[in-house]
Amino acid sequence: MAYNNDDGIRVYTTLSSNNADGFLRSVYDNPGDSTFLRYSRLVETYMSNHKRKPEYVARSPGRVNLIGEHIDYEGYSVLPMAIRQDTIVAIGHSDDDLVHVSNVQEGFQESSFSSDFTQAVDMHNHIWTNYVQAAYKGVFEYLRSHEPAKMPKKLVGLNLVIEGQVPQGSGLSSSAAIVCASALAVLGYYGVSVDKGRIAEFTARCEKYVGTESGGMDQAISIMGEKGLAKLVHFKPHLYTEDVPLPQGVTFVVANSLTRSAKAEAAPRQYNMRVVECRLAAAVLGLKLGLTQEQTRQVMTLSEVEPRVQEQGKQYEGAKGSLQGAMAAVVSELLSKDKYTHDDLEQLLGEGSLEHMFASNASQMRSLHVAEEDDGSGQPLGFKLRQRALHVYSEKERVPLFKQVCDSSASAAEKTEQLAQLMNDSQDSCRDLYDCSCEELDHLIQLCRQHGAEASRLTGAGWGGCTVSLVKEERVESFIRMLQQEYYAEYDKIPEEYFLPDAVIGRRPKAGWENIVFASRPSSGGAILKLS
Ligand code: NG1
Ligand code: MG
Repeated sequence: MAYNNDDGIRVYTTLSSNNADGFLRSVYDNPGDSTFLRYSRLVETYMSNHKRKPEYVARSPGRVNLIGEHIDYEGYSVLPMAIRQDTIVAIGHSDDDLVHVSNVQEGFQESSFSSDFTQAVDMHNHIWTNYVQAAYKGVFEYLRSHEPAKMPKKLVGLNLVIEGQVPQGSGLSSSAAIVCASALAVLGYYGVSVDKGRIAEFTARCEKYVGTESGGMDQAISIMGEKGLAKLVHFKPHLYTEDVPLPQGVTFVVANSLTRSAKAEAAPRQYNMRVVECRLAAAVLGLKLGLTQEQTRQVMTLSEVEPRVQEQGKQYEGAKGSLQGAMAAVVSELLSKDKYTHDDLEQLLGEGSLEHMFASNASQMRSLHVAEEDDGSGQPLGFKLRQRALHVYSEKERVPLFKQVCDSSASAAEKTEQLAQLMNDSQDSCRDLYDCSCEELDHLIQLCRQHGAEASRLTGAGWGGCTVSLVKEERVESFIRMLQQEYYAEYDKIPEEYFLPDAVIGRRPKAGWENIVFASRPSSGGAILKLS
């Protein structure tokens, strides 16, 4: 062992293929020949590109979020699990002072960036290696400001060769997998051990260098995931997780809608826009609940004004039954259901306030301006504040309830029913209040619910990507077969390029079914392997 720190990431030393075997076994459920082959191919590609062996290999998985959608960036806890699909990265030194990044798979152009980590990532040029550069930058920005004693004396040029199996643009967090695996590779190379929670925190900040205003869920679970357990991830006061044992007899089935959600490109209208809308909703709520205009400019998230909303809600508690109902009543009273325009908000929050609030954040500033564009009917796109706040405040309640159900002594059947209700409610809220579903997802979810799933919802950012369904174990096989026939063979919106003809079910995906619709067990998080 190079080092083995319980809180940090374990580094395995392998002197023979036996040790590599141990590593693969500790990480993968069934490391068959194809797992070995995959690692060998990575090392071979590295050797053929760089004429020497890599020094370390790091891996980090994608994830499926079970509940708690679009609330991590508002400061609320979420409940994901790591999946088996991951990204693996081989690393070693290069002969110049650049960081060279290439990919085993076709269609990923190789590229280089300076080993000077203070260089900015060019976020207007969306190339895949930006994620690697963001991770690289993140490692050293973190060390410099938080653990300067661990900062390497000198940064050298590096070679990285990457292979990823997390389907892209599908809400399974291929981006977190590549960012986390790259960060681990760099940490491994420099022999720096950092607490897992801190790695999860700084890798979450990395995606901001690429231009997405992400919360910290994906990186947290990619780093901290554990075989057999979902995790309740908390972000306050600092990042930590609690284990969530899933009920017996049910499985989560992931199904890709095969609609790409082009996250980075669409972010100004979709993801980042929601981050902006939530902040504006928080500001307006704060204003109406006693903050000065000046103070509202400092408010970042809905969680910050929650105490005021709750206080105000006390008057409704009797009438509305629950705290959650009372909060919803306050939000509906204080925020209009109609869109707010830029001008509406400046009237409320003060002239120039919007530009001022988002001045330090170029990505959010873009969304601010997108809101002034035409929505297609001659009106500005605007901001929906009531709907976004209603989603966030209701979704954040479902997360601890989900864990409570899993921890309870109820029967498996009761647990399943209660979890199903929470998941379906989450979907309805994502679709109706947060506007982050889409036609294809709605159709797929309807099919899943009709054909044997106890519940089905989108997972990840939405606007395409995957669904996650709660399915009784004995039904999993027929459920998957049903989707192959009903959705993938019939659904005419899916581009032909995904499929080959199949005599039995009509169409068969080019890439194989196993990454398009699969039953998933919670898998282990990031790890580093030292090569001898
Ligand atoms: P996906 O769709 O997996 O990229 C995104 C965010 C999460 C979270 C979810 C919505 C990134 C890297 N991740 O996930 O932090 O906000 O959307 O719950 O942007
Ligand atoms: Mg992502």
